[in-house]
Order: sequence, then C-alpha cells, then structure tokens
Amino acid sequence: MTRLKEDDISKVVAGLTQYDVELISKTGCSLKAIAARAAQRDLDSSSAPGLKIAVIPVTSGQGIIGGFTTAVAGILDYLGFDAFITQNSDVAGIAEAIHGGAEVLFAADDHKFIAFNLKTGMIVDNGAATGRGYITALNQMCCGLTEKPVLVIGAGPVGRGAAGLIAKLGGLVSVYDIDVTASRALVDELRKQGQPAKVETDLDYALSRHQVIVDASPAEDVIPPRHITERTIIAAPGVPLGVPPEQRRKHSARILHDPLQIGVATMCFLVI
Ligand code: 2YH
Repeated sequence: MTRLKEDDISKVVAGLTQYDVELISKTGCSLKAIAARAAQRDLDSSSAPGLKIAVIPVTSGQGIIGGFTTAVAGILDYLGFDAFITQNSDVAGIAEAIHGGAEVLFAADDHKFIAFNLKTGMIVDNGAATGRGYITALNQMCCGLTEKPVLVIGAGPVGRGAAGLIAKLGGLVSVYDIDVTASRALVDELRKQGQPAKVETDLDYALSRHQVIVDASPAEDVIPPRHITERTIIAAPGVPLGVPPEQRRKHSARILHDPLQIGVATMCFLVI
C-alpha cells in the first residue's frame, strides 16, 4: 500500500477549484456530484451544511505526513462541511473531536484510512470508497460501462471496490495483479455474486485488448506508451500514476488521477 508523500498532497487545497473545472470537463460532474452519485445520495440533502467533521492526526507507524490532515479537511470544507483538524493527535484527538461536537471522524495510519460516523456507527474505508468514486467518474467519462471491457490493474482494496461497481454497472471486468492469487480471489468473489469476470496473467496482452483501464496499482509506469491511444480512457486512483509523463500531458483529457480528492469526497458522502 502506498504511503502518500508531502509532495503528493501539498497543492491539493489551493488547487480544488481548478481540479473541479477539470473534473467537470472530463466527466460532466463536479467532485461533489461524483461523490453523491457514488454514494447514491441526493446531492442537495447530502450537502448537510454545518455537519461537523473532525480530522485527527495519527502519529503511529511512520507518523504524521505533512499536509495530510490539511488536505483532507480542505476537501471536506470545499464540499460544504464544517471540518476541523484536532490540535491533539491520536486518542487525545478523538476525545477533543467528540468534545468539540464532531459527528464524523476522519483518521489514517499507515495501513488504513477511515471515516467514522459517531451517530450511526458506520465506518467507511478509503480504499473501497476510492474505488467506487473513481468508477462513478469513469462511468461518466465512458457514457456508461454496460458491456464495455474494463481492465482493472491491482486487486487491493481500491481495485476490489472498483471491480465491484464496474460489474454492477454492466461492465466486463478483467483483473490483473502481480500476485495472481489476489486476482483470482477477486474474480471468484465477483463470479459468486453472479458477475462475469476474468483473470489476466499477461499485462501486456491485457493492455493490448482494453481501451478502458483502471490503474489501482502503486507501480510507476505500469501502462507503457504503446498501449495509450486516442481512444484509451484511464481512471487511475493508484499513487503514483502509472502513466509516463509525456502520455499524461498528451492524453490528460482522458486520464483521471488525483491523490485524495475523489476518495475523501466519496468517503464523506458514504458515511453521512
Ligand atoms: O497514506 C496513508 C496510507 N497509505 C493509508 C491509505 C489507505 N488508502 N496513510 C496516511 C497516514 C497519515 C498520517 N498518519 C497522518 O498525517 O495523520
């Protein structure tokens, strides 16, 4: 699992307005609209102005990532929520959040990033939410995924969340993971739910057969230039982005990638 770096997130808050302009041009939807759709919420009733959300710094493991809580709180504020970062970290931060009237908590360590609704007891995981949010956006970019072959690279929490929603939306899921047992487990899970799905063992071959790709892997340059054409559409929740820099520039209108925005927004709409 990739640990975000300060550099990945330092420009998130200042860039939110421009981010939304680009997201709308790619998907026809704002960040808020994508998150609300992914959570199957009504956009207006879910905006919950005044809902207090605490973002708690967590020092365990490799510790605080500079700018992480600021970026998370900034995204939540941008969506219209009343987000605050606790002065205290860890358990003291939880106590401070509750005393401060928070109804929802956001916190991440090196392995897990969750949103927790104190009223309902609901917990939403960043991986699953990110997968759902990206596929909601990809569905918009592709004008629907029904009967479309979609290659999911990476069968971790994000890839699993993505594959489940692609299948529900009628897409034909193929899964590649460097660990074939992970791809098999995901494909078996989908088949048990009556969804067609396929394991891919040769990434180069799989890429040559797909125009719609979900890069949910933490590997750099996982999609070589020869597989990115004028018709390729890539949703890339994985950090770092698996597309070489020149192709990123050339095909930016058909590549969706961010370090936190869609994941955090979708977590929030799922948890409230
Ligand atoms: O970046 C991460 C992990 N890779 C978990 C992501 C799950 N999709 N965690 C962020 C750690 C933040 C840190 N503890 C802080 O600043 O509070």
